[in-house]
Amino acid sequence: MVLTLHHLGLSQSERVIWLAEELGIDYKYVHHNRDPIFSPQSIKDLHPAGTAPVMEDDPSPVTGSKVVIAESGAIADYLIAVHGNGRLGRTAKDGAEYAPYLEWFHFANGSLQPTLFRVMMARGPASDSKSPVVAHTVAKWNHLLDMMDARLGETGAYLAGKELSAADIMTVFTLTTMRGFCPIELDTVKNANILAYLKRIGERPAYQKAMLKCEGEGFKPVLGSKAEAFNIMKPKI
Ligand SMILES: N[C@@H](CCC(=O)N[C@@H](CS)C(=O)NCC(=O)O)C(=O)O
Repeated sequence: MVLTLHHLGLSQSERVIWLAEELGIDYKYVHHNRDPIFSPQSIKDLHPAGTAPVMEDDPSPVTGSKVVIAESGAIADYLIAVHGNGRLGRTAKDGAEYAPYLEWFHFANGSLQPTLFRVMMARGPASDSKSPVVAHTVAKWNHLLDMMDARLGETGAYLAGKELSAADIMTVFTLTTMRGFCPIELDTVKNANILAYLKRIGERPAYQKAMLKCEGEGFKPVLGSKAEAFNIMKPKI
């Protein structure tokens, strides 16, 4: 049985590698380099989406044949259900943590990541810094951070509750590696709970192992308040 997880360097596919490490499941890791910024042909050949992550499970215990999935949320749900015995997910049987788990799991790709992506676009060369749309986008990003900070203040630990869940694994990319594409600072006072959370995440052995596997020895995860643009985002002179 081969479960293969495809990672594109410096991308949200780090989520599924981190999840697999937290779950302690066996998998084959395949690394793809950006070409030069977007997906290489090797990712496009795997799935019509042409984006990372991609998971191949061959044969899947569900179908007995090969299953290929793109979309990190879908891969996370599949890995938890099929290879993780439900660990790091929450169901209605988990009581009070179920609703916040669902909400924060979907918040990651439904609100947080698209908003920071829009901030990145709004700051681009074609943008008009006086546009009300740009101001609204930045205000929205700050509002989402406030919401997260308040939630992390309530739990004192993770998004669903006291223990890590896949809601955190879905969310952390936008607060960390994505800031190498859109270098926004986290405020040490207003975002203090988020910064304490990122420190907690950075201390997890599975996160460290995943980031080492995904980005190699020289890479320092973006866990602090300041963020610098990755070299691939710097214009070549
Ligand atoms: N919603 C998708 C987004 C996937 C996505 O856009 N991945 C980026 C990496 S962060 C990618 O593959 N970009 C390369 C490209 O679009 O060519 C998911 O969560 O998997």
